[in-house]
Amino acid sequence: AVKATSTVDKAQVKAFKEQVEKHLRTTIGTSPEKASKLAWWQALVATVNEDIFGRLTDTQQTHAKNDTRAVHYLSAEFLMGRLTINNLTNLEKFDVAREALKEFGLDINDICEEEPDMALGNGGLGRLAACFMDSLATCNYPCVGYGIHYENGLFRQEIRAGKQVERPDSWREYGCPWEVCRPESVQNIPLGGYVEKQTAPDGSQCSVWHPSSMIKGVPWDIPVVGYRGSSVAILRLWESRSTEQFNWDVFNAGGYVDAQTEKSLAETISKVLYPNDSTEAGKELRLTQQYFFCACSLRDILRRYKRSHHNDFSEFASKIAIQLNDTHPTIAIPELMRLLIDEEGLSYEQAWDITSKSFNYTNHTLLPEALEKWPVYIFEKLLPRHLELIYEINFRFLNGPVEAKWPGNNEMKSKLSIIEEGEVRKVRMANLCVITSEHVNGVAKIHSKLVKEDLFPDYAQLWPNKFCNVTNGVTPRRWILSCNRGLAELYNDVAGKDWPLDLDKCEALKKYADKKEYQDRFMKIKHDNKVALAKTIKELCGVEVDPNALFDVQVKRLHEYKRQHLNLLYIMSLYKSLLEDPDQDIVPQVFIFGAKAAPAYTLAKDIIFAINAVGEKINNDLRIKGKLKVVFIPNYRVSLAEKIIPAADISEQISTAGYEASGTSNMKFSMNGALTLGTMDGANIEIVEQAGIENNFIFGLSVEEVQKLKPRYNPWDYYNADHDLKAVVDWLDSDFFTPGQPGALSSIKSSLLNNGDPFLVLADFASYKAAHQRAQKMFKDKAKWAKAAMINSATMGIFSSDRSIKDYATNIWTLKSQLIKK
Ligand code: 26M
Repeated sequence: AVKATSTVDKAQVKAFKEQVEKHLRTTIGTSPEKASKLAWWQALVATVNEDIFGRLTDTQQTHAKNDTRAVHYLSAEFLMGRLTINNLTNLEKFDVAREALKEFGLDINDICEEEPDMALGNGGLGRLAACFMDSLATCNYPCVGYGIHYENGLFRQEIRAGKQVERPDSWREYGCPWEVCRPESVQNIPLGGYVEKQTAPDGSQCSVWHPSSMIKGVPWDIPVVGYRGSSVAILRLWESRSTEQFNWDVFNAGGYVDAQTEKSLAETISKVLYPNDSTEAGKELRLTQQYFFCACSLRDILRRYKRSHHNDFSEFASKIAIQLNDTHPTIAIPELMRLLIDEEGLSYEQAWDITSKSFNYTNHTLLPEALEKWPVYIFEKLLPRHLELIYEINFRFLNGPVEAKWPGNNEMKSKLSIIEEGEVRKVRMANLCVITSEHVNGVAKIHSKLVKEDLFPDYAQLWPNKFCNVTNGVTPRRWILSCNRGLAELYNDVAGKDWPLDLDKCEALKKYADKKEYQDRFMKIKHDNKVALAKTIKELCGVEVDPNALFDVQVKRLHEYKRQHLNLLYIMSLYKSLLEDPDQDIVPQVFIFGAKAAPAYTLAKDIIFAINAVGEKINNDLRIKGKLKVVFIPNYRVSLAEKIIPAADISEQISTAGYEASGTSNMKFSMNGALTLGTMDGANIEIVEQAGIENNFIFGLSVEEVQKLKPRYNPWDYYNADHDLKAVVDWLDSDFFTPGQPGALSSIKSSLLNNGDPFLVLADFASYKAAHQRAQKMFKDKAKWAKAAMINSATMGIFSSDRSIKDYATNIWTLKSQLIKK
């Protein structure tokens, strides 16, 4: 839904057109007459790449010459989505490309639909890493992103008979034209085996690791283009391959075919992204993935450092900052220690000094079941030398700082230890991160406070200054400029053209928020986006929705703490009241959901089924005269978010207070003029701080109230006291929504009543309903609504990921932005 803009330079269009045709013929091997859409897209990418590679070289030469500190962002996930429109936008070539393709009789949006999403992440954490790469490139910070080149990204979700079915995602089945393989930077990674203790002539002990196999790491580089000709950053993703050393014995014994089978084991490592986003699976392969990409990345970092500093490691920490995106890359800590001690010959003390000045750790969740703990026996099998180093780090920590602060206190030692004792001894990855890192940060103000005071209170006593906050952000290039061109033009008109680099400029719209003419223009943009989304909904769900209705949207991973079932209970109560009084004067509403459930998370899958079942019934009930529609859009992903978010009137951000670390879609929605209906949780708090509580619909228990209520909470009290709540909860037990299958939705009722309602859904129900009533009332007052929407959009400046990255650069990495020389 991109409309034509002002003037485009004719000569540029002509040149671009010729480039595309040249690539179509000489790179893709076809012609304009017979090219498929896929071929056109490939030719378009080849054209864009011509612009990218020159800038990449300039960037790398500038950084190499300046030799300043660089950040290395280690993340098991980068949820990049599609790159074509984003890269064109950042190169300021979108309009030229659109006109050029138009002359071939093609619609650029249509061609760009050919691009598969790069879904190498689960959700918030992975998408944050992608936004950060965009901002690092745009702000010209020396950086590399390191991750895993998964052959299959997050599963594709199909909905069959209302139920989620997972299908493999093969994003590069026909090759990905953005990535470049770099065979010159291949790494070999040892794994398994045993540690031999040797005694040196002076009597000192040392350890020699004899690994049982070697895995090859092949790097694939994805250039990340900064906005307006700034730098091009590199995202380096490692693919695992077998080496000849991989089970060499089998191979030598003449088992050629067996050796080929063994080969597939090495290649399994980067095969698939684990689809969990909150519960730790504890699988051996997952730890192998983490170790594999960290080991490859550190060797890459060391190789580059040694090239300019020979074997002098004294400047390592002043040149290298490493950011751990959650605990997933924690194994990089003992791996750097091992490389420095065992391979480079440094002393333990020297290695620790370097390591503890290089690493920083970002926490993204307080959920206890998400905190990574690996059984010691898995370490013994896969990484025996790393385990030894972890023991040594732990020993020195407990007998150093802990003993000094709490002498003789064994209880404190067992609480702070990296090792959890018990039937199965475990390595607590978060403890290793906190002990080693220079800084530990949370991702929104409230979350950082909880990280410091509730998750790591004892560590905070030891090192109060280690803990800090960096509130998340999102890139306005993708989340406004590329996905909402109507709004982008409005900002060009009222704030000048530099707002994508300084989102605070958008505040200029505030002074027009009372003006009818601007309200109309703002709401017309919203309406156009809703028309486009209605078309997509018709295609994907087969449901007709009215763009004049209120679009109420909840899109995010499915989890009990995010409370999609609270939303569903409200919809059922609305439906019930409409059945009781079909003529009541309510605002027509469309409830839009999108959510993937972790494949083993049964209750989450049941909630998806319930949404579809309730939707099916409501959408086909003629008695309510189309006043209510419920759609579940299958396979929610970045490219769908770009269509859904600009079309939302209400953004549902309804997690139990204290559980959503930050949220980032909440920011995207507000920027695009949706009003937040949400709890005082995560970044919602900071959003209403900016946009005003009167311009949003805040409800529910606060963090303090949740903490106070939780220990004595009884959901039955709420169930018995509220007739409407009781009626809808009981409705789940009937076969009203699932004819012939009574009990098909009972697990939800059961989790609320028999499992203690762990996320206080029933406690917040009445307050949630009241918030919806306030929203309905405001929606009827068009001018009031428009004004609130505009103020929300105009005041989101601090949620640009450029601000987040500058916070990291100044407070954590001590990085300086570099001017790129051409
Ligand atoms: C764990 C084990 C095995 C496989 C995968 C995982 C795993 C993967 C991703 C666990 C957690 C993962 O992500 C958590 C996440 O996305 N957290 C979200 O991070 C966002 C960015 O900071 C925040 O905005 C969200 O509030 C937070 O839920």
